[in-house]
Amino acid sequence: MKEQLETIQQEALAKIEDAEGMTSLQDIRVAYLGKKGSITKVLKGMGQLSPEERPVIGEMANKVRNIITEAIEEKAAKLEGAALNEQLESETIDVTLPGRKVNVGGPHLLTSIVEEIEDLFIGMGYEIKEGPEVETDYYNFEALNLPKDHPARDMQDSFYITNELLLRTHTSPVQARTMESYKGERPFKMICPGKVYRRDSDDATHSHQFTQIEGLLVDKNVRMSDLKGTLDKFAKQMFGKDREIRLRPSYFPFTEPSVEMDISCKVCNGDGCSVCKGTGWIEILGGGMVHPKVLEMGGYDPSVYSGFAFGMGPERIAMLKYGVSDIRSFYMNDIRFLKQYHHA
Ligand code: 2U9
Repeated sequence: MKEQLETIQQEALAKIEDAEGMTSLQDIRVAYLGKKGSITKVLKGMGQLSPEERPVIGEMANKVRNIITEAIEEKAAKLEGAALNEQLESETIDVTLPGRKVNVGGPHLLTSIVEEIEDLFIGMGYEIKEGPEVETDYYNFEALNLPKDHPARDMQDSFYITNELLLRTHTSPVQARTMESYKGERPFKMICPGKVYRRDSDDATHSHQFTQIEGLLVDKNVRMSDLKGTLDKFAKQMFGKDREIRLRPSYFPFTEPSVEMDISCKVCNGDGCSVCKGTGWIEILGGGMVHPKVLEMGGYDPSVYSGFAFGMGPERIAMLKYGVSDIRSFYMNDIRFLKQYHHA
């Protein structure tokens, strides 16, 4: 039985030495130390031994069991250590390697321009108002001094949904709704950005859907000079403090008098070039003093209150500011175009 135990010990230690992994090590543990293991079998054979031999074999069997147990623990620790190193190896990050490029998105150029203009007017104490894109004929036209048969309606070819409902052709109805909501009781100043729709065939400078930002200020003793001052501040903040503005007479049904505002051409600094078609000036927006009829329909007494209003197209401003030649590129969702302006 002694030899048997020595053989078992050598054999077990040899197998433990060659064990590749935890599972094979576990199999060895079971094979030698388990309930049906070799050591256990030897101990079960103790009965046939003489009383003198029993304690000797018993002690030896326990010594062999402990030697095999320790050898297994030692090997297990080695294997775990090796597995950990391997894992650490495989998981070591070469910090010198360049990081994986994460494609970050960015605001649409139009969104940047609209937010830039919003911040500008918020800085001047204006509220930002929004309104429905599906508008009634009353707020889109009548409240703005464009009665049913008014010829100027044709200037804004519309997408009618019913006789009384259409896709708004400008954001002016939002101003009309705001005036009504203040019931002619208090002064206010607001701008309203948003999408507008006109039944137009798309080309490089026209789109059936485009963006507008309109503004309205109503108070007592508001004069054209207030409008000019406001537009001059806007132009200098938007296009550079070295830019001059000029106002030219114009016509809008909802303002009287009406103007169009130009800024001095940055390319030729006013001397005339292809960008400004030789005029030295570039048209940016329209505006004027709110028509008394419009104030009245908004619930404001034109003998007490007056106001100015203006309207601009952010696409046009973006095209000028970033040299975009085709308005349709704003809506084509061509990533190659859009990502140029992520940091606009
Ligand atoms: C109310 C009173 C007055 C809004 C105005 C303009 C002039 C204007 C154009 C800008 C670019 C249209 O898209 S565009 O071509 N708009 O020039 N808009 S005055 O006047 C209002 C609006 C509402 C109650």
